[in-house]
Amino acid sequence: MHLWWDNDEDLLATPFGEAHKGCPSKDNRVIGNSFYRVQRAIRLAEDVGTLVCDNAFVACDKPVELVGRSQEDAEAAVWMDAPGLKEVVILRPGMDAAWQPRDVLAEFPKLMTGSGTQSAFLPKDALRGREYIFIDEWGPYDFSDYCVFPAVLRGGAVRYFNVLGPAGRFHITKTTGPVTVEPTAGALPCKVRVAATGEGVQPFKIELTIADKEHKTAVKDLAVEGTLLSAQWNVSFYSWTADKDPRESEENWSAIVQQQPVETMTVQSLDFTWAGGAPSEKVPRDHFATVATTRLSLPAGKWRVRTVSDDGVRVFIDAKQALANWTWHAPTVDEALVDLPAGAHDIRVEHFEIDGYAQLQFGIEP
Ligand SMILES: [Ca+2]
Ligand SMILES: [Ca+2]
Repeated sequence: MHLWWDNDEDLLATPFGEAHKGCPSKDNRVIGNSFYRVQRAIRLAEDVGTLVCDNAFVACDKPVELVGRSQEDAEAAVWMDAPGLKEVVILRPGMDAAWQPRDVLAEFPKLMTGSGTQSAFLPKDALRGREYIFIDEWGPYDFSDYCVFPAVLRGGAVRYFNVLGPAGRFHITKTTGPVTVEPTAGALPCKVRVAATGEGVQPFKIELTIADKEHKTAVKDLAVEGTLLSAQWNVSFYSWTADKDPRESEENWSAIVQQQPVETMTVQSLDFTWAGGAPSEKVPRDHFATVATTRLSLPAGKWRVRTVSDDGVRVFIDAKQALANWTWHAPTVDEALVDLPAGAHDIRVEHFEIDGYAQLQFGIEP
């Protein structure tokens, strides 16, 4: 059991950090546990005010380890080997040595039993695994109704949707737009692939019907729509060091992207979820930069540009900035509306990754 706090300046600077006044780890209670064959059973690091009592330690090298302020804090506390209790006890200052842990345990609410009628466990034959967890606007989807998930697809050259329901089969009744759909029929649940057949922005609509397993009659008509984007993207990756932070100046950014790229690739869609990894073996997983360019022919009109980024992103259309979120952030959706004349447009997406998770996706739709 490890309770700790380290002085994480980035966390302290967030609204959460400010609201929790330094986010201390304090005043915890470690009571009534059994530790069996663990090297270090309880470790408190920069954690203060914690009460440790009535725990059993069997074959543990170090029942309680104290680090930093936790050490000073425990010295101010009262330690006792309580014969009536099972092991080491740290009492808080001011507490009576005759105090019994049961007094504290009595403060905890009793577990509710007998309320509710639904088992918390999935039935034996239930679908299991992350691929069957779908969260919609109502919460976790429970497979009691028929639906498509997601019902709107955006962005890349290839996208997927799921046909879901308690049981039954589906088949595609109509496809509008330059896309291929596979499979076009199948048993539920089913994952369906939608791929653009040409270059550019491809609006589409797919209609399908679901037949109930027993009655073989149509029980629901559903539709999936959206816009795929297939283009030839030239992508270059650069590596950078902390003294060239792109947030600090345009000169820093120019210096980064004027270097020789450490990696280049061409892709059909900007659809990168690197997570904690790197774009390739030649690119570091942190402190890298991405520049992706393409030329897209579009009809005249208002277009919605959409990015998902971690960290900084900006988009230029015909050398004019259309969207920017040039900051350190967790995966974030940014959108901008742009008015474009008909014709071919040069699109340039710039991105930098500082540390941790990394992601970059781009879409444009009417
Ligand atoms: Ca990273
Ligand atoms: Ca990051």
